[in-house]
Amino acid sequence: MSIGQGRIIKTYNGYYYVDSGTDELVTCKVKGKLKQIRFSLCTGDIVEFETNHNGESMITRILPRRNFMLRPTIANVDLIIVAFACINPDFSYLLADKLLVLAEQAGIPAVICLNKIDLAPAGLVAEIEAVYKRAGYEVYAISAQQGINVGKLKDRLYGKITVFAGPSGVGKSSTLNAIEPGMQLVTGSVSEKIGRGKHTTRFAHLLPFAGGYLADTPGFGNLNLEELDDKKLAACFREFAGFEDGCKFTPCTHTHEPICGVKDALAAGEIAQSRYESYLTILEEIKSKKEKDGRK
Ligand SMILES: Nc1nc2c(ncn2[C@@H]2O[C@H](COP(=O)(O)OP(=O)(O)OP(=O)(O)O)[C@@H](O)[C@H]2O)c(=O)[nH]1
Ligand SMILES: [Mg+2]
Ligand SMILES: [Zn+2]
Repeated sequence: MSIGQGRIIKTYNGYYYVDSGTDELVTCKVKGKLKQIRFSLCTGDIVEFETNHNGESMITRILPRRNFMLRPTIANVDLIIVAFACINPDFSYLLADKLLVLAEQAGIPAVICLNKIDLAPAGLVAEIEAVYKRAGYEVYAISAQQGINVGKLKDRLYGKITVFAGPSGVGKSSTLNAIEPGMQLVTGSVSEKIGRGKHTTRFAHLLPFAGGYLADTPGFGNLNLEELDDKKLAACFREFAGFEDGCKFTPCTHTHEPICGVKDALAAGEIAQSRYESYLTILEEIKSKKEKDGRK
């Protein structure tokens, strides 16, 4: 029997494919006594495994995670690319902000990638870019199809484990193919009728890239942040922090309080309207979930 260690780069049908630094992936199953934690095992996890004399490998231990995201489900990453299209499917400020909140909460650095700039009407890219740059995020406006600015994004990813996350049809797989043509990931069209992607990518998987990995993940429709702690939400809007000195109450929810630095910054145009609106919407979603649960 031999013992090894590696990273789960994809999981499928109860099998875990582990990169242990050799040429071939190790196909593992989960050992009986670990079954109860099987459901928590995910792509990105670092595990120990045993290989018996028949060449069958069993995962015996999961190493502590550095970080973890539930949507998309992945562990131990260095960077998250919040991937959206400017159009087709339309950019959603709320969905982008929800994904940024999840990244902030998981403590994973996030940058924004705005794809399909070849289709964008004049002014749209600059408008979205301005909102997120002001909030303190890097923005890469690219066209995966035409190769515009793909090199700039690629430069940012060397040696890192980066996850591409965003709605279906925004061009996550296309962007990975543009970064590294050898990847040959399957891409799908966007429905003309409903303007949504077709959920082409079905599983999260890590693809080796320049000493690290790039993770392609399935697109999502909506993100549910109801389980989030409402008291921690404001901290996930990173630009709010700089204005909280002006709040009379601590903690301040930045909603009904009469003297509030965040609301002042909003009025002065220092915080984007769309960001503040996303904050209120998410806060409301958390509250109505709490009320519903209270009534049960
Ligand atoms: N015009 C234009 N179309 C693009 C661009 N990038 C991708 N597309 C198209 O957008 C569609 C969806 O691309 P995918 O790469 O499959 O999108 P995805 O984000 O991986 O989608 P899921 O796997 O469903 O989550 C395809 O028809 C691509 O050809 C771009 O830069 N410009
Ligand atoms: Mg895809
Ligand atoms: Zn306030």
